[in-house]
Amino acid sequence: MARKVIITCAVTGSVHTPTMSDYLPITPEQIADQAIGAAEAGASVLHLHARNPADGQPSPDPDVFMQFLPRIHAATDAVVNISTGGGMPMTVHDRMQAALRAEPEMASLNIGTMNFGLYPAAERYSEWKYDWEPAFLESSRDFVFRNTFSDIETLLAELGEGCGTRFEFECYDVGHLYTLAHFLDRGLVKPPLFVQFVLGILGGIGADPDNLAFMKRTADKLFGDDYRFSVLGAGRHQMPLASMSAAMGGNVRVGLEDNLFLDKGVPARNNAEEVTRIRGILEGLSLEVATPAETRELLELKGRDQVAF
Ligand code: KMH
Ligand code: ZN
Repeated sequence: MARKVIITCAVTGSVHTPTMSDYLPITPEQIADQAIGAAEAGASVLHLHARNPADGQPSPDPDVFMQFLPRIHAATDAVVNISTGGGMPMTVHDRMQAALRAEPEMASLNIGTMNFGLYPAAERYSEWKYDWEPAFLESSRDFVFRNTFSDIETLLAELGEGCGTRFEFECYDVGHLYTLAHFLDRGLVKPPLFVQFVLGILGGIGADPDNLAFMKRTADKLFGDDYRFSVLGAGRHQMPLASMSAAMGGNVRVGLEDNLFLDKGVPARNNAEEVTRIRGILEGLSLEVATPAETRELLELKGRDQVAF
């Protein structure tokens, strides 16, 4: 196959809160609508979290996921990727439940325990849509984003072996690549690995081109031809680092989970706008966007009829 670029769209996440954007999808209907719109705009992978429909708090509840997964499945051919990263203050057990119920083609798998600082964002707002938001952001000051070796082993066994799900390996620092290589050496993860380089989270590697080059160089050394990479740049770094990834031979991740703004001071009104923006950049670079079928072939996924929703 000629080179094709996989666009992942991360639709809502658990980092942003409702006050930060009127366009952040909250309810199952909003998540489904925006996911379908993103797929129509060219995203072949939809990375999904759920939120409490009443107030927008991140939710691990499989019943809430099941309110939007069948609709997305019926309306698009895109690959559904369910987060196992969840959000504060979920336990690792809670974080796995939706993926175990839905048995998706893909799930995220976070490759290291780390700090994950959201609290600086709280200073930017004086009025909040919901009371939980400032306390939630502030709690990240003392929250440990837990992804121990044992947690990773459990996810690989129960979701990978048990359900045939393959993974978006979220690597927030160079050390995480060595942890992933350890699991490759043990035969617990199978090529082709799909590695998401995450740059710009407070607690992980900073969002700059040198660091992305270092991540890629290290991954090349550790994984050779056994991997494909994608890049997630947090906030305003999203489009520049995604563009750099594409120019370096990688794939891209966009979406309101990672960045709420299309331009400085201009909120993205939906996820499709960000997909359309990166698609235009890719086409400007004479790169072709992967279809869902091509993505399934590239990542060796089990197929859209093998899921439980
Ligand atoms: N929120 C991103 C920085 C996950 O869902 O597993 C990383 C993420 C984690 O998407
Ligand atoms: Zn996520």
